[in-house]
Amino acid sequence: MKNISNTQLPLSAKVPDYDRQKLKTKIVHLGFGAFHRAHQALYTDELAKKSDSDWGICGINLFSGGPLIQSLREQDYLYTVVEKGAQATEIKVVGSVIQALHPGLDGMNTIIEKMAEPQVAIVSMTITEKGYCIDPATGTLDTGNPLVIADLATPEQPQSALGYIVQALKKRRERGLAPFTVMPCDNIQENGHVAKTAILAFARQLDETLAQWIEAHVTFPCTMVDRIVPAATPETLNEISQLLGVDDPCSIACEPFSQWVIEDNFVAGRPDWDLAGATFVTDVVPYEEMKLRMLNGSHSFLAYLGYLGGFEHIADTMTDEGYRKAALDMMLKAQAPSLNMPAGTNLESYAALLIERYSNPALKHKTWQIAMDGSQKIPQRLGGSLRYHLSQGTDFTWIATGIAGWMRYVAGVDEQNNPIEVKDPMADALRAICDQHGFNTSVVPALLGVEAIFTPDIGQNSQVIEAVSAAYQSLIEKGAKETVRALSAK
Ligand code: NAI
Ligand code: CS2
Repeated sequence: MKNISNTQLPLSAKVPDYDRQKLKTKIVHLGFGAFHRAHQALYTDELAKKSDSDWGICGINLFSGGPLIQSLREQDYLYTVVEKGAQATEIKVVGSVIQALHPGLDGMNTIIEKMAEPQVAIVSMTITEKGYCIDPATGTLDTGNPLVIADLATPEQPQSALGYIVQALKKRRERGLAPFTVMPCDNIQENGHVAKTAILAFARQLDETLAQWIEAHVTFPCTMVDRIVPAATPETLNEISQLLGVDDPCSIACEPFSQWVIEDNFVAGRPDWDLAGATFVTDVVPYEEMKLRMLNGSHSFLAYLGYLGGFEHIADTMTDEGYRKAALDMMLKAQAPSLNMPAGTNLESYAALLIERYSNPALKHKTWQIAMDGSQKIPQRLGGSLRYHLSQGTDFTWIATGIAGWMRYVAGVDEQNNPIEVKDPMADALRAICDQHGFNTSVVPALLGVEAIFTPDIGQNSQVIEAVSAAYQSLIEKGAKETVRALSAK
């Protein structure tokens, strides 16, 4: 069968020009989704091109994504990343992935044993916010999560990422092997600290001495990751196969921009990802907050209000003057003031660059995709800045409008009365609350009262209830487009 590993690709395609045999599986990555393929795997590939790095990756999908793993194996683990700018397109074939596993194909034990292999130095993750099994409002382990309950009952047959990591660390400890670094790369504030807290709480329920060993020996660096990588669609895959001249079901398109800031805290060595453009720092938190609040916060704002306003993609919202201005104001008036950045950081130019990135017409990033899992995302993206404005007595209308947009969206019916496919682990519970209230502002305190999402300092704050209710009322009376236009005139 013709595929990317045995076909002449266009001369413009950048292919791995290093000996892939030199790579060893020193990184196990959980969550071999769209993002990892276009970010960490690409940095690791660049590094192998530029140096004698022997860092190779075993990509694992614990849940969906079995066919992707199967296809990757059939093409010698090579796949394509297509960087699509507003004008130019660049094709890169990635060679840093050298193994791939899935519990449905290989069994759980193979994965645990892979993670327990002596040379594995880093277990990294992009498992989405919900993969951490935390209470989104507080960032602590959700002991009521069905995966956590199941994994604590049968720890030797884990399903959650936490369960796999703890089981693999247990084996390493029993075998006298050194631990690995756990490096989360999800959009969660202080992702390293959150992962550590969740993993230790999980381990403690199983074996206190194992938990103590993990606490003493494993490190959990925080990371700020950034690159817009929309989910692949049949259209994007087809477009890439036209460019390549061969089908690559594992290919992925993304924007040209990429950023990675990593806390330099690795227990068993690390690749020199800085040679490929990453930045190692001692404190990532300010960068994480900047990105989560200014990029992800405005993205969620555009996702809910954009979807309700009839915009399919983020780039479409940028063609509307009101949405463009409101998104910029959201960044600079609502989110930026809450940040405490190192000297020399220019948040105005950061915001301008975000608007430029959002406007890229080549990137088909669906508002529906970003709207997904709002219950897990809202606290990360809007909670911190909301607290800041409450403490300062300053205006937070943009944040209130974003929250109201989410509330209107999770009702599951759009402004034309068409159903919305709301994807969220809490979708049913949220829908039940919306159904009970109808399109009435009484739904606002009811949704703000969901403590898994809003801690009481926010959810029961009368100013928050008042501001979100006003925005919600406007959405019901005037619709999303008019509400955003009025907001942009502020
Ligand atoms: P994706 O949908 O392509 O992949 C999601 C991955 O998470 C899959 O490998 C899936 O098996 C795994 N997963 C889902 N639920 C899980 C669970 N409960 N436990 C363990 N694994 C689970 O999504 P994509 O685009 O790769 O994004 C993943 C995450 O990466 C995002 O949620 C975000 O935190 C982070 N990220 C994504 C960016 C993007 O533009 N796509 C950019 C920056 C960060
Ligand atoms: C988006 C992010 O899907 C979402 O929630 O806001 O995936 C966003 O594209 C990335 O964080 C960009 O780095």
